[in-house]
Amino acid sequence: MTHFRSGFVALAGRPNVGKSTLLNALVGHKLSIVTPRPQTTRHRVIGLVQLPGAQIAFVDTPGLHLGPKRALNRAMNRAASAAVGEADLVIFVVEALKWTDEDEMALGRIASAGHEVIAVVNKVDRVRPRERLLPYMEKLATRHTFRAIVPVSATKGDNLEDLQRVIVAALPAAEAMFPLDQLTDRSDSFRIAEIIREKLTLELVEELPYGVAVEIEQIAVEEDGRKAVSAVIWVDRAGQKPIVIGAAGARLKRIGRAARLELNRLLGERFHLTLWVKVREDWADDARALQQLGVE
Ligand SMILES: Nc1nc2c(ncn2[C@@H]2O[C@H](COP(=O)(O)OP(=O)(O)O)[C@@H](O)[C@H]2O)c(=O)[nH]1
Ligand SMILES: [Mg+2]
Repeated sequence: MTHFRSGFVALAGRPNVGKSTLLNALVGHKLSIVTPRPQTTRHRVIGLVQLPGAQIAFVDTPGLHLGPKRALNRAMNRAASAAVGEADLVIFVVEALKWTDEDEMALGRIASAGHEVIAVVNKVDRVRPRERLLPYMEKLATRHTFRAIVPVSATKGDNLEDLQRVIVAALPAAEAMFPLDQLTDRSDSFRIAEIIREKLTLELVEELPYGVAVEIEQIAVEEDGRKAVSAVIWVDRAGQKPIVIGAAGARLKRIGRAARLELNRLLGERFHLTLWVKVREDWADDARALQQLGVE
């Protein structure tokens, strides 16, 4: 008799290696936001993969990073370490052909949690010819006793089935931990705030201060059935407010439009967004403000 398998699988590693892209690709839904900018993910996000014989609870984590100066950085590293500590299995994500001090630190933290670790070498679509991966993977194998090393491309979807098979085989025999039709642990209101933050980050890729956060103030249903969302974009210095708003409000309008279109598509409802930009000095250094904004 075969037993049902289930467990928490943390996706961990330094910022920008593609952990969130991988979570979305494995789950088949956009649950975690993705931008070219490091430190985009601030929260733990669970995405569930439901299989006939298994339930995988993937946990996306903020990137483990060095030189954390602010309360926000410390909270992000803490959230990532906690998720690794509580996992049944850890996926250590690296970027093909790259190895940095932050990868080293991240692997150290992950190894010290004492769980089995699968290394995923992501972004292999960038490697030509593919043979260039072999010495990189051999070197990686000397850094830790990984259960497996799996090269993938999260954006192209290459080799994800193999990865899933290796993961399922490493899960403990256990009953499902979540309902069999559940997709994520996060509420719609969290997903709405995150999509707004993603569009903001993409729009301000050059000049974006790290100190922006999005808070949903209210969600109401309008007479025509649209969901009316009012959200505050918090910036941590007064000088950043005009940057986010843009000339004659044009930039804020673009952010709102991009977020609305994606939310309509992702959540299958029609949205109406009202965005406010407000200043809360140094919120990223303020533990109470962080808690209010849901950064654990
Ligand atoms: N070429 C390529 N880019 C990728 C791949 N996976 C992620 N990226 C890009 O890497 C950047 C960081 O991705 P993200 O998922 O936010 O990384 P995270 O910080 O580890 O969560 C984004 O610009 C992604 O589009 C991949 O398989 N191939
Ligand atoms: Mg991420």
